[in-house]
Amino acid sequence: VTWRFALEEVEGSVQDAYAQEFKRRIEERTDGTVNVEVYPYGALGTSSQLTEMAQSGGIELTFASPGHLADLIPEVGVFTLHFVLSEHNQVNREVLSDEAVYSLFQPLYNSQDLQLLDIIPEGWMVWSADKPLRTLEDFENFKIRTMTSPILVESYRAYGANPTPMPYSEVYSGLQLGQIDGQVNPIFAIEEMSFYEEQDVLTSGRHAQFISTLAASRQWFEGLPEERRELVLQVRDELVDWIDEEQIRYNEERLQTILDEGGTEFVELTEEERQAFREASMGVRDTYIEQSGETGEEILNTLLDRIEQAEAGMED
Ligand code: 6CS
Repeated sequence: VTWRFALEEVEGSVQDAYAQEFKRRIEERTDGTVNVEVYPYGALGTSSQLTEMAQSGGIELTFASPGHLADLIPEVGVFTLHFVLSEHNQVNREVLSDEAVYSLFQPLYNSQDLQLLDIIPEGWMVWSADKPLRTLEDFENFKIRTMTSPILVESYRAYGANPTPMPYSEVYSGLQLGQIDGQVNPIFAIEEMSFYEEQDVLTSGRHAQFISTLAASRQWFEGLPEERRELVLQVRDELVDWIDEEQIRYNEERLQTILDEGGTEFVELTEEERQAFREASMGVRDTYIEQSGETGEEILNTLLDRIEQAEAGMED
């Protein structure tokens, strides 16, 4: 049998690394009876279209990033809020694979004919522009491309920017044609999509991680023989630490590639500079709760709680 696995990212990306390793492990342990076919971004459609295909069972597996998926499941928009996740990868990894977090999301995915398999950090979101973005004033009327979900747009409105949602595939030409002044993505993506070629400065505010979720067609997942379902979950568990190490390496290496090429500066915000953004971002939590209701509020509070606990545990 063939399991079709669609990516929201191109070949050589973090999602591709994940899918190739998933494929390798699954095929090896099913003695070639399962063939995992990986479709990089562009082969089947935009992120939202991939989600629709998984819902209808047209594909078995897909990545579905909250920045797009929150159109359909507003509660996942929590992962697009700024200054919620920890600054420590280890804490995020722990919290994002916590059963308490999954059990809040799973019914929401299920009611959309999806099965949530994993929540995966792909690195710090970095702003790209033709100038450093150090202050809220720098964001004034700045046309920043965002992913398509409404809650994400609110995060940038709160900074005084002019957010412009569009699919990933249109960002490069948007920058070239001047339809947008900048965009935000993890460094590996800025490199492989060549966004940096059109931009002079990358600003890192460590305001959010780029999070994606791995989702399956619910109908397919539930119809799998028990032993195959277990195998999928086992490989999923094995890849938690594996992909985290990979994404860290990808982001470090690609930053070096960009800097080596010249013409792009890398700016890191100070704690004081970050504080102004943190304060401006707090009100968006209320908008998130308005849009996602009680479950959304419970999810946000659970995440904040677990992060606090995990961070306290780290200091011991
Ligand atoms: O910005 C986007 O739309 C996309 N960025 C990444 C890093 N992955 C998928 C997502 O659709």
